[in-house]
Amino acid sequence: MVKISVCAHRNVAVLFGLVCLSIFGLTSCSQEVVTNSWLVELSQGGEVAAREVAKRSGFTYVSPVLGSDTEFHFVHNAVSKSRFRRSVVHTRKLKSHPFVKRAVQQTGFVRSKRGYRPLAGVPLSDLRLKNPDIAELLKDEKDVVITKDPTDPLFGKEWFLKNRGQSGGIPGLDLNVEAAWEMGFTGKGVTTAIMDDGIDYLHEDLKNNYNAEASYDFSSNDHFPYPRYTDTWFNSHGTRCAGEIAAARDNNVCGVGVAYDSKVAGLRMLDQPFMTDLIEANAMGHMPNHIDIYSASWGPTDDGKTVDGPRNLTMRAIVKGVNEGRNGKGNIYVWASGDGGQEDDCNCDGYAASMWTISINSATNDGQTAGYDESCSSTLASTFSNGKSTLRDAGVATTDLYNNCTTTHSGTSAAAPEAAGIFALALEANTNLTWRDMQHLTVLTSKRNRLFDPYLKHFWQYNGAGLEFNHLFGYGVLDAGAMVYMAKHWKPLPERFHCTAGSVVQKMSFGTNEPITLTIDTDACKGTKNEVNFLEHLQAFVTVRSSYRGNIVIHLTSPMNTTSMILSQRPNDDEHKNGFTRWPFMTTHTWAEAPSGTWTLRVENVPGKNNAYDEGVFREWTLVLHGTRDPPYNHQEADEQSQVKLFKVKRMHEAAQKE
Ligand SMILES: *[C@@H]1O[C@H](CO)[C@@H](O)[C@H](O)[C@H]1NC(C)=O
Ligand SMILES: *[C@@H]1O[C@H](CO)[C@@H](O)[C@H](O)[C@H]1NC(C)=O
Ligand SMILES: *[C@@H]1O[C@H](CO)[C@@H](O)[C@H](O)[C@H]1NC(C)=O
Ligand SMILES: *[C@@H]1O[C@H](CO)[C@@H](O)[C@H](O)[C@H]1NC(C)=O
Ligand SMILES: [Ca+2]
Ligand SMILES: [Ca+2]
Repeated sequence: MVKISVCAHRNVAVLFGLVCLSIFGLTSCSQEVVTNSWLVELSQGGEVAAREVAKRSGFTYVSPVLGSDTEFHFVHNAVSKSRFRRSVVHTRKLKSHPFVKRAVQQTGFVRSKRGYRPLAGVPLSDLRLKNPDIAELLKDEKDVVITKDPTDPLFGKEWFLKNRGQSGGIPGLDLNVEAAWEMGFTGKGVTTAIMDDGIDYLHEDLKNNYNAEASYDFSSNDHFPYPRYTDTWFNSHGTRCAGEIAAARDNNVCGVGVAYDSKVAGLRMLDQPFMTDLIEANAMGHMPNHIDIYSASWGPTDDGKTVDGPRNLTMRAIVKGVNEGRNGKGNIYVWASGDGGQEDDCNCDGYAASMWTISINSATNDGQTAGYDESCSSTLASTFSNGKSTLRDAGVATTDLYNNCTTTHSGTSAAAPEAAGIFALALEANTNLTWRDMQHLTVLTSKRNRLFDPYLKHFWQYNGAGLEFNHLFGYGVLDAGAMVYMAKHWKPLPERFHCTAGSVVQKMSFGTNEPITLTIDTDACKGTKNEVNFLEHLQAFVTVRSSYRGNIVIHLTSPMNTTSMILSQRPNDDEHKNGFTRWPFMTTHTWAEAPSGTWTLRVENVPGKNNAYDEGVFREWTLVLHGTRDPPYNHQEADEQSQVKLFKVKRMHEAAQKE
């Protein structure tokens, strides 16, 4: 699937020290960086031989790659961690060993933490006071349990857990976690890995929920993913994310996590000069039977012009995690949709847009999108983060570095861990849930609540299966109470199939305001072993370029007349040579729809800030349907809050089957 190749202008590019990488169809040219890591494949001998080869060639053996018997990670300590020239001598040295089949020096690329505005924490002394509300309530009636609310000092500021209208929010606009806690689900027995810059695992609010055994430091290859000190507390990101999930309850420290009896593991992997495919892959494939959920609040740079995704080994790690992790039920990968704002589109981020990740956007405490929010048709649902920077307490309260607390964690970075916490509650309610079950549960129980687009561009709509969605928020805000109820009563899904519905391969030009419209008629593989009658994900692989890539806009309309904007305008993307090559645009908007019929793709160049007449060239569109042959929800049950939604989609499915 993933293709890395040197682009067409190779000779010119190399002349200027540039190399063009084409990943998953992405093609971008920049000066190539290489690292001191090598991927080494052996023809025989396994780990024993690998250690021997490393030693003889002057390398340090690190680990097998994703548990492989033939592929290994080596580093060379005398080679700089980032440089512009490949170390041909070292590669040659490795290759001279008769067992070595392949030795590839790893390129380095940029992966950025998501986070709106890094702010230092508030000293613990300020926050250690008792929750004033609770203290007030308990004053006279010491022996009576008046409330089931946690007593942690910051709980009152955790409006995303319980929104009483504090900090200018809307009462009731929250994750409804108390309903899940009341049913007895607090995350016991579930581990979430925070793939980030480390975790302050000595923090009083985290240390008892820290899973040391499942933790690892991929940035410095040891078992202690403690954040590296910097004066700006730059490496506070992972600690803040960890607290949102698993900060302890009623211990008089900071606030409380969504799944306060669950465990967090630290996978430190963002703290080295450049990311490599090996580090990403090893982190995403780390102990997949011990780690249930992987939470990522980072990705390709959110600059509105990057088009990038997982490379070969990382792709392999995700596919393996989903198919084999959690003893075959599949790991849950939760992804922050992105902080690139309105000028970026998370469908250009191959991690967020993947079918195998659940990508989460954020809403503010009064139901709007935040200024940094990035939207796309692959977003499945939303949780909460900060919006108005004037209201300090509208941020996310959580643990901070060095035993401190903060009330200002922010960005979609803060949103993804909230979702991970809710998925931990659902997994405690039903450990049998697969990675697909988790996505279905998210679709069925997320709510519109009071979420809206302040710019009035993206409205709530019903898809052909009766499910309400919004381009910004996916299926709405997660509802922990509804989710654990449904998780507890969940019946296994029918098998998933993949149907290639058709392709249009034809060179066609299009200009500004001159769209091209293409159609594919499909019977959704009826009568074959790939028949799909009820959609899950939908992928459109598109090859297209333009004299200004950021002005290409693509809409896809389903046979049930649901339109997904699979690519929005990205005014800063001035790439003009390569465009998209078989890029897998994904939409979740057509979930549960019947896919047979006519699909329509509309490709256009919209007027851009370059004010020029853009010329586009379309080459290919391939439509791939993923879903079930049999109806998925006939035997499912929902709580009162989600019953109507479930009833509606079941009825639609019955009608579809009668046709
Ligand atoms: C990635 O995988 C593809 C397909 O398996 C292969 O052709 C390509 O050479 C690989 N790239 C690297 C850098 O290993
Ligand atoms: C909390 O942070 C402050 C800096 O803002 C630091 O001086 C202090 O030592 C930290 N608190 C603890 C308990 O480590
Ligand atoms: C999980 O699956 C096992 C084996 O199929 C079954 O015995 C158990 O009841 C299931 N648990 C739940 C919560 O559905
Ligand atoms: C499809 O939906 C659009 C609005 O999105 C509407 O204008 C149009 O009439 C619909 N077409 C059909 C055939 O229902
Ligand atoms: Ca606490
Ligand atoms: Ca982005």
